[in-house]
Amino acid sequence: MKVYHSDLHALHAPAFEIFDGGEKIPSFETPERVECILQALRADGRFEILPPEQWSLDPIRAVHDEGYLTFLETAFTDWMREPTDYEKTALLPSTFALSRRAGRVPASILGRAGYYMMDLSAPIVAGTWQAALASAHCALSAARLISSLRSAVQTSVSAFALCRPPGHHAGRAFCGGYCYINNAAVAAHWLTQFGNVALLDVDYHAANGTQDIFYERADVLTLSIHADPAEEYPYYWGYADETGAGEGKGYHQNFPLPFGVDDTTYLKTLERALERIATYRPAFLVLSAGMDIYGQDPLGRIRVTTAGIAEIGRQIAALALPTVVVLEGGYHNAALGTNLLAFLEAFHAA
Ligand code: OKP
Ligand code: ZN
Repeated sequence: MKVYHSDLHALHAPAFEIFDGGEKIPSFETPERVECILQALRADGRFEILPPEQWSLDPIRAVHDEGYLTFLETAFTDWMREPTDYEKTALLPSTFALSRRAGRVPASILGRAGYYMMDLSAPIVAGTWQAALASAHCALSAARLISSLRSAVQTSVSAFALCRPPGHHAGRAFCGGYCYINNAAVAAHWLTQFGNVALLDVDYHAANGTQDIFYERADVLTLSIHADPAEEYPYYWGYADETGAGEGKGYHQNFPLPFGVDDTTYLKTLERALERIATYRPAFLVLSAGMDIYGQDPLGRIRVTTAGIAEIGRQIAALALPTVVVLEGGYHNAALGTNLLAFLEAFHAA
């Protein structure tokens, strides 16, 4: 199986995040996550690790707002130019725009940060833009691979994008939750030139960014299985009655789960999501694969086992669709490689 990975991810390594209660803690989302995964993939021996291809900004502009992308690209430099009496390592605002976003973007860098950030868990550091671009390029390269192989061979194909930073919390014009560019959304939109796409998100957290980007579109069916947002981050998206709007009515589906669900309940829910995908009959599947559904994950509160993760992979692979697997979350570093290998197992032959 081909894996797209860029060393540039390491340029994004914020020293901290602001956690619940305002606590400043070391970020859960670290470069070591990728090192753990690479080690497991290399040890397995069945993975071919490739650098992403070069891409223009166009496929990223297709799903993100122009002003937002300019902000991401220039934010850190602008922040460094700001005279302060303390040392600056990362950009994070202390004010947020809420519903007052319509059109008026402040000139101030802190004002713009509050305009384009949804929370305190997406600090911008010197290498964030470069790392986020490389991450999106991994997803795009995997998408190109499956689209080209699809016409050449009869069986379905899949590729893995080892994306870091992750993407599914990033919306058309906002970052948040460790996410800056929505890698899975970029890949899914790029694939729509060849046919309809289903984007299934199995990360523990609701795919609010993906929901935002495709909410009014019918050519990308989006589905997300996650902890109930009434109790869990990202709180304001991911409810069962949010099913799309306009042209996209009926083309978004959320599957909120209570804390503590086990493999059996998770797999029953997955079955409903897979039935919806099967009726939609997409040409491609993009998978937002977060390993934080694992029972021991420090950020997760549902109880899926490694065997459960393997079964989730098998059920999804049974759709027999050309598939891009995109990495999202997963913070139990010691089990990350094992869980991901268990998940990808079913996609080798597919
Ligand atoms: C990113 B991904 C939790 C505080 C929120 C942000 C979590 C982002 C998760 N109590 N921290 O979906 O794995
Ligand atoms: Zn997550």
